[in-house]
Amino acid sequence: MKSRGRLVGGRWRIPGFPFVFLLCLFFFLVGFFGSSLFSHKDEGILRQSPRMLGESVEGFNLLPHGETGEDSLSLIPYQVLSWYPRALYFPNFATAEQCESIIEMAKAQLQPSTLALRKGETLDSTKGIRTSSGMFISASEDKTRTLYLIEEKIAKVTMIPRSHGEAFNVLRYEVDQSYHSHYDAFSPSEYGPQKSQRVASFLLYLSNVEEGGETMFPFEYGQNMDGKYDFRKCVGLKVKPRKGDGLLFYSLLPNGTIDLTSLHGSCPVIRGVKWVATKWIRDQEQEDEED
Ligand SMILES: O=C(O)CCC(=O)C(=O)O
Repeated sequence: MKSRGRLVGGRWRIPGFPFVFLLCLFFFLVGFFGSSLFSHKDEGILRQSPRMLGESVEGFNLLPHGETGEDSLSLIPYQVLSWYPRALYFPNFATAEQCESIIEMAKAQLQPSTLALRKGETLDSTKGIRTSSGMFISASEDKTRTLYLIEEKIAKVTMIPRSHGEAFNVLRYEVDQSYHSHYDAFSPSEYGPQKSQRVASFLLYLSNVEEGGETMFPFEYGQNMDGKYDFRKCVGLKVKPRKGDGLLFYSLLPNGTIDLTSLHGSCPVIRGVKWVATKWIRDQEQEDEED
């Protein structure tokens, strides 16, 4: 019978316990580190894949495109967060560098945020509804072209041309600062006749927030719509701000009326600072946004 072992002096010798132990240990270590190496590699790929935003994708047979079309496929991952309101989440929509560059442009020009007043409202009666600081900046004012690139991408995912966007409203919320729930669309019965209407809003989160600061949709899927909702309350669908991520939601239904479930606000920041750039998109072209 053949035995497995070392040949010593012309005879096979069964290896001793230390040898077998070391051999087992060797294979264990190779297996352990090898597998963790591969699993990290996979995670890396998964984590990196959203970074491919907007890059072209190989391996598809593309169609001839029209004058304004593109000769590549775009990969812009998104998650449907809700149909009521229509809300989409875009992970890693912008890079960390783009976010930092927008904050840099905005921070020296921040002013207390303001509100569009309804009939009968005054600065005094609306005090406390929106406590962030903010500023407006359009892509044409940004020499780095960061805002232009972001706008292009927003236009692509909404299929609403850049020219329909208002200037970016860059906001900073510090601890305890918030924005009570409100609609972005202006109901003519409350605000008077409107030349154009806000169709959708795109929020680009420029910072992570340690705690709080979520964008909330208290009426999501019809919840809290019994008339008793307190507009300060942070309830319903909550979207946690994460640096570089985007949130798109529609304020109007496909029939052009205001989607009542699009009521939204910003929960108070509990720890950290929230930076966000809001782009309101209208049903009419905006004169000052052409370049
Ligand atoms: O800061 C947020 O999360 C919401 C901002 C907002 O509601 C707005 O700018 O209209």
